[in-house]
Amino acid sequence: MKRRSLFGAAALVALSTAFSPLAAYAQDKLTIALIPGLTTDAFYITMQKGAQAAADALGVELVFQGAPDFNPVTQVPVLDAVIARAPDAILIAPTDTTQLIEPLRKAHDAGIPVITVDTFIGSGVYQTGAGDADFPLAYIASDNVLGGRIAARALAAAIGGEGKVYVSNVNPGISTTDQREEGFKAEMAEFFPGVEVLETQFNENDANNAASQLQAVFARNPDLKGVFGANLFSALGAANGVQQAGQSGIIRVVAFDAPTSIVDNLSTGLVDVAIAQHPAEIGYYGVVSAYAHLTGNSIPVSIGTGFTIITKDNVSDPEVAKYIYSD
Ligand code: T6T
Repeated sequence: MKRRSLFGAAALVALSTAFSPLAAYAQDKLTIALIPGLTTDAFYITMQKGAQAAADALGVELVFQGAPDFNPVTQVPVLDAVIARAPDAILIAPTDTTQLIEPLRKAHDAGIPVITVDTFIGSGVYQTGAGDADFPLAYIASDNVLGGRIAARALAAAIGGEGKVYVSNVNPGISTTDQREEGFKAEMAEFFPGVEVLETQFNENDANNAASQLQAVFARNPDLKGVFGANLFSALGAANGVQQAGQSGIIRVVAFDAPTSIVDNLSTGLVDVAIAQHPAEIGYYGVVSAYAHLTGNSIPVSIGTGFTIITKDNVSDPEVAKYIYSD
């Protein structure tokens, strides 16, 4: 069952020598590695659970290995170490659209199939023969442009279609959060002429930065009406900033992602809407896709997972609450 081309085996020896003294993963089962954006994020913890469910069902070994922060500088050494141990496939949420291309090509050149989950490299359009980053087999994720549009509609509704808002975002160069901002701004420009979108504030995935930035934007714009937190830490920090400024329910907050720390703030009115992704599905279909490929089946080049819009009115419905992330 274990797949390894001769070329892959030779490359593996070279990579093992170059990067890690660790032995290859166990040979008795297929081993699929999942490398998240960072390990301590409820989004990726939930993705791991979905991946583990599929791994258990299929009898494969899942290895979850990642960095403590969302940063290519810390993610690339983890990737190198995983490649050196020769898993049968790699699922990865690349932390930068360009900086992960060459590191991932090493896996591809070593004969290890690569599937990106959540985020993508290059344009995210794979297997077309075009560009330098189309070698991953598949991309499994939310439709992040649509997610940004949903956020814009929700925030525009919360502020009555008028006033100043801004996007609290992570860093430029991350496919998911770039696309959410793009969708948010496009929806506002097309359908909500009364909404003024101020300059985006980049917080480096640090909720404390996002909270300070909220207060600084509010100090400069006392008529600030709302904020879109484009991922978990951006939203959490922005909401904390609103609370610290004594503006709960006045500056409206739409959050991307749905950890308990955000969902708990729906009932108090601090957060209006939490847009839950379905990370468990991303992990589940990631493992299923890798397994299908490794056992000789064709797989879709792109799989889209959905959203669940959580508000104080539906949060106690079990069919909604099941999408709250695991901590
Ligand atoms: O929003 C998710 C993920 O989709 C994004 O790529 C990075 O941030 C999160 O992990 C939430 O913190």
